[in-house]
Amino acid sequence: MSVRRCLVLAGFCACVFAGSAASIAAEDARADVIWFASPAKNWSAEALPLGNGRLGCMVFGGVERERIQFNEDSLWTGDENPSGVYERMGAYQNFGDLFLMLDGEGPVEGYRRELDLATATARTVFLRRGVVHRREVFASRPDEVIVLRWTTGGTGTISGTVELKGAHGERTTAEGASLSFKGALPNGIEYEAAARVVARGGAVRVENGTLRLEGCDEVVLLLAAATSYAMDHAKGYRGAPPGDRVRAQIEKGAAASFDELRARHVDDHRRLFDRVALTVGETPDAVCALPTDTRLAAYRAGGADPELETLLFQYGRYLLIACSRRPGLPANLQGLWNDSNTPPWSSDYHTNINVQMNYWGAEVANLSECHLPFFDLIRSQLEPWRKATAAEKEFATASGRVRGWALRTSHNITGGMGWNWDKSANAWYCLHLWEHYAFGGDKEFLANTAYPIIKEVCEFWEDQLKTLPDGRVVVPKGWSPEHGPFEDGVSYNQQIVWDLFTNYVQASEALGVDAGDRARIAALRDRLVGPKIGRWGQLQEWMADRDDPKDEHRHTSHLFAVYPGRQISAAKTPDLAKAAAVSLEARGTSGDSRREWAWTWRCALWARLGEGDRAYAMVRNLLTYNVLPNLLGNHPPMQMDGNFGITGAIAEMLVQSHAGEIHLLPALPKAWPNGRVKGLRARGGFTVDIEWKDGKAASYRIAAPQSRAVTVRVHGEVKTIEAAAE
Ligand code: FUC
Repeated sequence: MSVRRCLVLAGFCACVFAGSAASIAAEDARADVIWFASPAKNWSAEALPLGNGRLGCMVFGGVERERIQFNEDSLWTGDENPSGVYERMGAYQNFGDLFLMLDGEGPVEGYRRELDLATATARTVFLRRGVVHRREVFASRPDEVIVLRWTTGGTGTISGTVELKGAHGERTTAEGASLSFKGALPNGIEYEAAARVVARGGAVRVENGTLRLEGCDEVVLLLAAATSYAMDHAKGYRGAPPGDRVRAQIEKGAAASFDELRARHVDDHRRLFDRVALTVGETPDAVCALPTDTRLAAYRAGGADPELETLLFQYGRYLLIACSRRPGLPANLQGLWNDSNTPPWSSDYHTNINVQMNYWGAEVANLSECHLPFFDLIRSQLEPWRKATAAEKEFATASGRVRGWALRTSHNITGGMGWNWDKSANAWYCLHLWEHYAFGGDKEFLANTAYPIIKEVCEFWEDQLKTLPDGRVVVPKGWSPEHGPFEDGVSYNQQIVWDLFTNYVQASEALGVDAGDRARIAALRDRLVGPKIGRWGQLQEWMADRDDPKDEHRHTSHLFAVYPGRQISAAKTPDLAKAAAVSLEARGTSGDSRREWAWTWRCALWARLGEGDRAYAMVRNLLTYNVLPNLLGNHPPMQMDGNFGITGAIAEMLVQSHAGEIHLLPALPKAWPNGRVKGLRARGGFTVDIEWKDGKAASYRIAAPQSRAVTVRVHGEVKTIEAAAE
């Protein structure tokens, strides 16, 4: 794979300087690259996403009109909203566009645009009027700017116009070699964006609010954007106005050379991206060399393309790095990317599967620091969430005191929530806090961040659970997301509360605190109405046995206990695991099942049930039915949870660690007989590398910060080995 990459890079440079269309077109196949032979017309389906965690853009790769649509993760309308009125929650906003117009017209040859996941760089190259134009774009975390370099390898061949356009009708100011605009949203959030042209040769001048480029040899463009949002309730979610920051970022970027900016960016990205490598088979070079949309069509026609499957796996990691870095906000429904001021579902944080799924790959696929923005957001919202919970009649207690907080189905970044209560989402959020500790072993994080939140949510549930005449307890008036009535003892709610209590027990044990509370919570957990097997052998979604075997609903909420929970497993609860498989099978593969995130969940579920071929079928279904040509999920128009989550689900096919042991290759499909993976993480602070041949582990290495014993299960054999010191 790396050999292939080197050859191609050499070819790429050669073609730029030789200026030949044939040599551009002869670009070879590369791993970890999504590419197209024509510019993007459609934002969601074809443009290519870049991001530095906070600031992101979609690159269209236009020839005469290049469009870089950009976002900043805190540009939100809406406010704190104790009444839960969805409209008041606001929406994530588009920030604006940067356009680059190239003068003149003429036929284009050798066109290629690509997204290189390994360097987080978008490149566009084409030949027009005897000149090879090459544009490279990246979003730099170290320098907090989007950087674009436009070269031609010639002299004086770049003439055109640069335009910066806000998405809220702002007036753009052009001055010197800079463009900028600013504004304030109705909620008072101030924002500002600025672009700067650094040109070699030729001239740059202001013209009608744009910048004219005349006969430049090379152009570097810097783009910065920020808002006055602060992730801090005590400050009313407002911080310093963004102007000074934006100007400083532009100045700093302009003072550096392009090579310095690129080197810092690539180092920063590779430090995270290179931690995991996955090979599940070789795709013929001729297939790898196809543009991604054509390649996808071949796959949909039934072709084998293991490297497309690993590309999908790595894409989830790439996207998470691009939109979830500290300090910053977590990935929303569309990650970080949004071209609308009225996006679907407000491009919000959805609590009944979506935001959680965004983070399914974070720990296991070795990006644990990308998980942190999710926790930072949770912490910053607790105060208004408590307030909204206390104001809700349904949560009133006999003592008059409401402890803890609950979530509605949607929330924003300023304490506002919308739509129906998703009562046990608070406990599901806690699972993420617990897992961050379980994988990484950071006791300080457990003690100071995770544990107090988990404990508070346990208090909420202690007060809220309803006791049945037989002494068992249920979540009152819960809801299996978007499916069925509001009623007591819904499996989804029961299982998530079970999970919460289990995490609390383990967390308090790990910290050696609160033995009394632990005993009480453990006892309460044992009284929860548990999973039940219904009349057609299915795992019941509700206390009443009313599941319809023909129901193809997209949510598989009642299977939470299999994944991401751990209440049900083939090893410990074989009958329930069998029932879960019956339910999952019945959900089918058509109708409402065909949602990008639904395949991802089902992939992880089949993996936990040890069914590698079925898990693999879900990967195929996702690529076949529910991704766009740029491989982003196609929940109309675009949603990214399935992209982030499939990384975790595929990892789950290769390594599992939820049952107190590290299980290697628990769900390896026949389609991946030979392969290797490096750098996956297992609970307990372990890193796992495996090589397999003919469907069996040929060698593996488990490492930990310090050498220590670990239980490993491989093809039915269980043994205790010493993990190597890292
Ligand atoms: C959940 C799903 C929908 C959609 C929405 C954003 O509520 O049921 O399909 O993904 O989130």
